[in-house]
Amino acid sequence: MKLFEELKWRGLIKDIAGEDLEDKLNNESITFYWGTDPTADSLHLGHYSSLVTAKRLAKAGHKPILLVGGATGLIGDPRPTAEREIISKEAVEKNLIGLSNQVRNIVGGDVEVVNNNDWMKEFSFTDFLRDVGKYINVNYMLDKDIIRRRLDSGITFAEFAYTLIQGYDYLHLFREKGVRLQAAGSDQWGNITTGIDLIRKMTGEQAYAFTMPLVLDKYGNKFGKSEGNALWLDESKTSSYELYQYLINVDDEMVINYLKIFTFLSREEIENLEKSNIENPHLREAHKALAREIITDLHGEEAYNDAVKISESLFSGNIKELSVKQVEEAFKGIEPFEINEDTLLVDLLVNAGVCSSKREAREFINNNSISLNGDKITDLEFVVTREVAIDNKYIVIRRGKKKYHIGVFK
Ligand code: 545
Repeated sequence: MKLFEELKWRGLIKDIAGEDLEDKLNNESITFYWGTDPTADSLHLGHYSSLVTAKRLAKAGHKPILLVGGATGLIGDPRPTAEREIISKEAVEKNLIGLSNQVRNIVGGDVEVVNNNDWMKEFSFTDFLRDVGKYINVNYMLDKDIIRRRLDSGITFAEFAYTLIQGYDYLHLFREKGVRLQAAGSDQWGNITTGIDLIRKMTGEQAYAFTMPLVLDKYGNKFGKSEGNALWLDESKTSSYELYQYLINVDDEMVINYLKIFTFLSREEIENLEKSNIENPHLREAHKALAREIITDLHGEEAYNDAVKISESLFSGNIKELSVKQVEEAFKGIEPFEINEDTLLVDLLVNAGVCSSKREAREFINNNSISLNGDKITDLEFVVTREVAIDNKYIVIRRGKKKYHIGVFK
């Protein structure tokens, strides 16, 4: 399968600019760029599809340039709904460093990372109006979806002018780096066509682009957010275990699409997983492959195996095989109850809120539904000491098959 056909098959192509783009992608090696604004110090799973696609193009022999918007990040790309908050220059600078390192590591190879503030900071306002502003008609800008939708709620001149900066970026990279293609998610179409039109006016040449559909779940929500909070690509913000839990539970009818978008598995491997997903859905082979491919690509095979181990231990209940780090990862975000000295289990169960009374605690212990660090406890006189804690620190209590509680010896 040639590259362009593969991109189509993987559902990665929404809009295209430049008729012979297919031919160029299949038969030439072109320099392309992908831009990201430093609005946070880490990308999340929703942005990951962009980086994987950049990596896919690079593997096919094209030259990636990643742009991090040190200038555009100061302005804010207009959103369909409302004006963005201005981000402080310090925050933009800090995010810029975090993002540049992250995209470089994820795309890998000798990817070049550029910062549009490097050329924008040299541009005086009057020169920008003369050299760029004079070539873009306001009617042309008002015609853009993203701008038109904001006229009622209001759009500032800064956000209105944003597209000119991104448009000039493309012209600058076209001239200085021989960039011939810009790729982005579908929300970027207006900004990209500004660049293509500017390039045609200033050089008479055709520049190319394609956009990808935004990756959604079956309800139409953006992929990569669970209960509203983003799943970050930075492991210190979102652990591999959290990624694993999200990926292993994506909608059954979406998992094959996600394998196409997010992994480098071949068409044959994906079609085999599709068959498995239909014939043996309980094995969740497609889900496991998705989690394995993404977590391994982002954080390495060890991190993936770690996540699987934690998940299996929690499922089976043998907590004892987990290390302190794995326990902390498994219960990240859950405030452990404090244990200050050796405590009767019955009292502990009430203090920790596992049971509502000593009578109930005795009942649960008697009918064998309390386990401590994976061991069933049936002794009503059992004393919880530092020695039974994992690494003299953590006590994990499981009541029945579902509820886990975690305690820590102070
Ligand atoms: C700036 C200057 C350029 C070219 C591109 C840009 C950035 C572009 C933009 N892109 C989005 C973005 O998201 C915030 C990242 C959070 C850390 O705003 N104007 O920066 C997203 N982009 C990836 C995809 C996107 C896009 O990073 O293109 O469509 C999301 O999937 O929204 O010269």
